[in-house]
Amino acid sequence: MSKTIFVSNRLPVTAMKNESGLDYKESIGGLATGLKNYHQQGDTIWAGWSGVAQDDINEEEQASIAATLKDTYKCLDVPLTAEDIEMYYHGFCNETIWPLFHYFTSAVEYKTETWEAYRRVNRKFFDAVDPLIEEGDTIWIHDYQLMLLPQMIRDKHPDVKIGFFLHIPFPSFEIYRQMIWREEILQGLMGANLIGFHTYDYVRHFLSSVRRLLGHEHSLYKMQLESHVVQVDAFPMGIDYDYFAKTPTPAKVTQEALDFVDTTRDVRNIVSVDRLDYTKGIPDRIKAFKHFLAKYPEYHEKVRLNLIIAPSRVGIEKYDELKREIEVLVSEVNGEFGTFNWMPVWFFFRTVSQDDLIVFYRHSDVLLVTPLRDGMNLVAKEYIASRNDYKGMLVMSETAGAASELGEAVIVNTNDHEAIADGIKLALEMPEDEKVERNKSMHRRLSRYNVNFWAKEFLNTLQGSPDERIHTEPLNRLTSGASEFERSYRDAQSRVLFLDYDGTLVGFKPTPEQARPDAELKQLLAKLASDPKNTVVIITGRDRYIAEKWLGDLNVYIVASHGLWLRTPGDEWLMTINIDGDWKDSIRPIMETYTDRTPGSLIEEKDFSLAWHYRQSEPDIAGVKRNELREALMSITQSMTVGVLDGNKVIEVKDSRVNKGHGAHQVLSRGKYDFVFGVGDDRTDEDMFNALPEGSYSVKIGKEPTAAKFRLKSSRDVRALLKRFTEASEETSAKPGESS
Ligand code: GDG
Repeated sequence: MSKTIFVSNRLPVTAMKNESGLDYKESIGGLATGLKNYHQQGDTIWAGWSGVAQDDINEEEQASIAATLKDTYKCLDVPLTAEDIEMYYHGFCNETIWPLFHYFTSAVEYKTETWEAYRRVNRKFFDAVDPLIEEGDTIWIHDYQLMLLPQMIRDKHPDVKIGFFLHIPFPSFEIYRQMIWREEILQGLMGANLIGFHTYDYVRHFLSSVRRLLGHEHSLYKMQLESHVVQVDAFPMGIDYDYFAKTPTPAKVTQEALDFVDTTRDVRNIVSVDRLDYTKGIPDRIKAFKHFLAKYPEYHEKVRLNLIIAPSRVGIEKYDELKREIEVLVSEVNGEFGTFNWMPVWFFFRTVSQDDLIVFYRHSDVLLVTPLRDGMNLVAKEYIASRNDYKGMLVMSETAGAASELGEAVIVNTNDHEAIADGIKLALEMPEDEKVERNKSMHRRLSRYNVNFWAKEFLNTLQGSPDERIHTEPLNRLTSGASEFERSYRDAQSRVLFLDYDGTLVGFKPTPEQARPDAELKQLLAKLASDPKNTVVIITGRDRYIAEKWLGDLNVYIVASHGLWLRTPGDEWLMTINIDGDWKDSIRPIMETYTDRTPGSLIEEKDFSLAWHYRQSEPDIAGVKRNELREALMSITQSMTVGVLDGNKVIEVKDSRVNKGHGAHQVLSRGKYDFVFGVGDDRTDEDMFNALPEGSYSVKIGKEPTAAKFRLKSSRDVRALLKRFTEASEETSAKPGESS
């Protein structure tokens, strides 16, 4: 039976070693809550680090942790050493990815050692998860610590469904491009079938980086890769709404929370709850509150800001400094504005219980969350839900992911202290009926898009994504050695093999020149052509000069310029059709105008065609210009014998009588063949497939619609197939008469 495997850096339970032995504590909130229902009920397992470094425990304890996590919590322990944690988590994750993805570019550190550790630890996660994976499984990987894992899994298990969710922002391309290992990270993520983000902004940023750095275009947020389809979408994470909205005042609250209620009866209460982090904008928030007090003295002794800050990444210099900065700012405000009866800012540096948190939320008039950047910010949602009397108001910065969902809140620019001060006043003074109305619509959204909805929607999308794998059976059948395909090859007395070049015999390269044949390919073609029963034909859109330079020394036919030129082995080129190129004079000036206006684009002139290439141009500009040029060309060519073709980053105007079907026909008409084979990857090869006689074997590379009968995935598969042909040739010539 198929199962679901969740993978995250930390598990929903933390193991601890203390004097009395090993102890376990379940996490609450966020991801742990969101996936709880699935994890408890379904056939699932959750893989992650237990929280105890391997170095701090002996083997027996390690085994005990692994067993308890497995048996009691359905978790798989991924053992990590203290060095792993230092280099991978504190290092690459928190010194490189975290600041970069939150736009703190000057805080980013690039260290090859931590990057290596990141790769190594992602591999450790793979090694731990790998033995669990079975056909039909679904794997859901979480967050920035494991961005290389999707592709590692894809390489070994091409058919499992892999989902990835990023909990932090994905930055704009201008920021992301600064990452040294930017392609590797994107490639790691692209192993997934579904990549989720909190907001559409992050989706756009991600797609833009993928397009610019890896060259993959999307259509309706889907990208077709050689091996699978990658879908990208926004899944805004919700909270456990019922818990926050419906729990009556909890019974287990601490004296501290009761004191909070007691001491704030006579003041308007503003609360803020954060993990200690420089992305949360805490210093600016205190400065803005100071400005509020200076600007609106009528609020002196009538308002109080409660900063609840949960310790995080303790012992790390940057975080310790931040704490000191906060302490200084708090005392400055209190020193300047405080009185014997009133202390404007109360600072709590500790973790509070969830029950206490609800009390703080419910007894606060305003929640002030002003992160400089935040993937989502669940605190904002928890506050709204907790104030089930609809009488609180949220002041939030626009750079929190939650701002795109909670438009009814007071939204401010976190750098603008004036705006925050005015936002606080607006929230404090907002008429009650307006607050109720705004809160009600936020409640409606939060109750529906709760954390269960989020998890369900992601998993349904992942599991429901159609099986878009490529049908590879023809290759498997052939290589198994017993197919009708292979028998036909062996039995044939005279074979013709039409082989497209780019994308078929060689994979796509950044520039056309880089696609020159490698030694392996040349040997393969030479061997194939050495069987006297074989006529090998390279059929290409390339011009005859380059085709001859690269392949002219082989004993093969070459059909160049999509069929215009034909060269029999060692012979002169023959033009297969008389064409006149007068039409080019009216097309060329139009293309030149667009080349001038589109940096990076260029015109290629072939014997029978003019092509406008825009692969090197900025994609957004090129997209617009391509549409304009196409329109112009379509209208001018209506009455000519030329057609306008849309290729891969190219628009080509060509004499419509010249095509690969015409080229294939030139060869077919010269001989009698009892085995006809054609393979190609793009639209121009369709003319060839259509021209092959009944009973031929036509093979399309890729998944687009085709007239071919069979498919293969990639040029690598084509080479494997041709190699199999050469082996079959050898076997049949060695043992005449034997056919299978
Ligand atoms: C990452 C992204 C994204 C905080 N202090 C206490 C406490 N909390 C709880 C809150 C809330 C959670 O911690 C904090 O969640 P956030 O969303 O605000 O932020 P991150 O932890 O940075 O999480 C973030 C999130 O992932 C989810 O995808 O929203 O943008 O950075 O649930 O209630 N809980 C208790 N005591 C505290 O003192 N019990």
